[in-house]
Amino acid sequence: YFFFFLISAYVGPSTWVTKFPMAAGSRQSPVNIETKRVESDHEALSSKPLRWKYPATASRKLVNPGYCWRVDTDGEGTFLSGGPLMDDVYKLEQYHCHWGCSDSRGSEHTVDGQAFAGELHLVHWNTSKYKTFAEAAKASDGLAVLGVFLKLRGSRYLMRGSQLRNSIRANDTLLADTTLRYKNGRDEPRRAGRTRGASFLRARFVHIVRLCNSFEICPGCIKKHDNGYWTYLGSLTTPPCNESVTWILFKKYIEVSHHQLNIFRNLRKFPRGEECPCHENHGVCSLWKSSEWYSRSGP
Ligand code: SG4
Ligand code: ZN
Repeated sequence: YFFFFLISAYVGPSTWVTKFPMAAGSRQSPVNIETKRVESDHEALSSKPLRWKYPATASRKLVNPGYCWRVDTDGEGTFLSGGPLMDDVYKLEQYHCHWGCSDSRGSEHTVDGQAFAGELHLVHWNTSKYKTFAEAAKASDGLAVLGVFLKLRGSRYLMRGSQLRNSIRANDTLLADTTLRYKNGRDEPRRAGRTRGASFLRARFVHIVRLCNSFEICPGCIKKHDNGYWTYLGSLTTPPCNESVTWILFKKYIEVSHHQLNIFRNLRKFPRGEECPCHENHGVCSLWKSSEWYSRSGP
């Protein structure tokens, strides 16, 4: 494999195991990447480079399941292949994001013990071997998730609490547009208890797509810079925690601002009337530990 590494297993939220036996497995994600213990495989890198294609038209629907934003695709024209996936062709099923309450955490994977502000996940399934996403999700080589860290703009490597406020740039178009739309548009939820609905989400969709474009989800850029990636065999990071995921984590991150992260945090958590923002949704967050949460909507 390309960059192959051994990592110490991350111990997920403890209550998951009782409800989802797979969470007790031996290849659970996320993990902490110990860069000193990573093994590189340059031969594999040159013989089977990772390749991908994501036409913008494949993104069909923005969904708020109550704990993240997610874009469902029709998979048309998309593929991810090569690298640890060898010759199998994986199609993009959906992409979604994880973030935290504060800028100092939010990523699911960590690098040498340090968290990023967020993590974008592009979820693919193996169309060479399986007929449906559901079938692939049960197989050990069924899924491939490409992860891209979201790093707070202006922070050196990681973010350290309050000093970050100074690093917000004025030409943050994402913030400007959103604020405008929210304040002056019809999308603003004026009545107390009203949920931010589809139009609110649609407004955000533009920004999410822009965010993805800024890292070039129809890539090229990552290949050129050739920063490589880390890969390991792991699982879904949320219940049912299927151990079916080949993880590919780009070393190259996307920069985001404090305000962009706040937009994510302000997504509504519940479907009707309950004013509870989706503050954080990364692997270790209490959201997932609450059994009440499962009964509401499930992961
Ligand atoms: C997020 O909760 C997504 O919304 C889920 O997507 C996803 O589950 C889950 O994360 C786990 O995926 O890349 N973080 S992860 O390991 O992709 C699946 C849906 O629920 C099965 C559709
Ligand atoms: Zn995810």
